Amino acid sequence: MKIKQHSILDLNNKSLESHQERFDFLSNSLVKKEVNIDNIISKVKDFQVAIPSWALGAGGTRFGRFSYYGEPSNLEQKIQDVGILHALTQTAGAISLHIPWDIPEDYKAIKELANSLDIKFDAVNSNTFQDQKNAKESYKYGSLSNTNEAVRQQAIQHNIDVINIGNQLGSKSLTVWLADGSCFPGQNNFQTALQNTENSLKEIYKGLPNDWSMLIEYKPYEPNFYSTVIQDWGTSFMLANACGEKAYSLVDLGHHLPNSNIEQIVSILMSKGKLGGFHFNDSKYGDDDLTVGSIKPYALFLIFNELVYGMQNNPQNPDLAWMIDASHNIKDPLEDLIQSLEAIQEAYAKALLIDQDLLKAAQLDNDVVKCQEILQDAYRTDVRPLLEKARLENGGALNPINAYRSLDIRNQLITERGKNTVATGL
Ligand SMILES: [Mn+2]
Repeated sequence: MKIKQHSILDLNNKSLESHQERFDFLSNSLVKKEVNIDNIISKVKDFQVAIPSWALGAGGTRFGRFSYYGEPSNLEQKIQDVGILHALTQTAGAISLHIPWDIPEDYKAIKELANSLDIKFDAVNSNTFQDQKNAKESYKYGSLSNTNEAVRQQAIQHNIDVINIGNQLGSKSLTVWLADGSCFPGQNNFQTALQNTENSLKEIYKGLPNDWSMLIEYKPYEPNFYSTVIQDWGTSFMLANACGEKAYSLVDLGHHLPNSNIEQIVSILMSKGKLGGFHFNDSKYGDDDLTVGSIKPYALFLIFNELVYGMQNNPQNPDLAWMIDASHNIKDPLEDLIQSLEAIQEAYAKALLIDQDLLKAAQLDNDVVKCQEILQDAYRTDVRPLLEKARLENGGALNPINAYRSLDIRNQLITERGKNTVATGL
């Protein structure tokens, strides 16, 4: 299943006039504020977010999973789905694989398929949070932190295998997220668990190719409910520093306790050159994995303000690996991802509207009211015509959700794949 370029163009032509009206209205007001519109459009066009292979099928909770019809059931189909997203939005130019769910059978064919859809292979993700078929050791009591050396060795080797698989596809980073922790007080010795984890990560780090990075993700709770070994950004930062210059922290929006000031975490990590990866989602209560921007769009904007500031002022920080890490329990996964991509671009474009010089001057004057006015003026601007323009110039759809529905893509996928397909890993 591949979208034909002319069908997108035909749809675009129907709404070109109204787009142009809205674009002219916005650009007139922005020009008066001396905003460099072309610069913003060009940055939005360049911003590419990886889609994780596991987000293309319906997710679920521990209570149940409700299948979505026509789900991709192998790696080729997952890449095709990302190709659909990218063709429509022009901002999903990468896929993030999860091993062992996505081990290619034919590397050459997989690379050719991705290449034909303009999709790159972003960070590869290891999995030591569940036992694999025929595995010798069990991760029931932890992986890299386990008290049993044989278990730690198995988990280390798995991560090195993941690096080797990613290397053959052109990935440049490994994301490590551990479920390690404890459910009950006294179950774990905190210091031993952390030390074991550090030692294990250092072993994996030794297996990193020179041009690779290791991204260490943190999460406060779940699946363990008393303690988690890598529970917060401080622990992740400490471990990244202990491993070396190719190791970085990864911030996942859902992996924070309620009301954490994520924008400040982003800012501090970038100032230290240690923010390597970023996972987008949204939440109301915890790690809810909801559509980006669906619950707290202003917080997302404030986070992007710090990301933009860091990208402009922290050359010590590397280019980030951006990824959506959400779960689609009741929506069509592709529609949900389109909404997330739009929300990400919107927050980014709004953050780019902030006049950083003006904000700095207001901060130096301690003009608190003006600081807020500057931020909120940018936030309240409807930047959607700019996003449309960026998509249009890249050959994407003016309105990706409308295009997805007009082209009847889900039904075509169901016809091709059948109704009751299940994505690997879900
Ligand atoms: Mn994540």
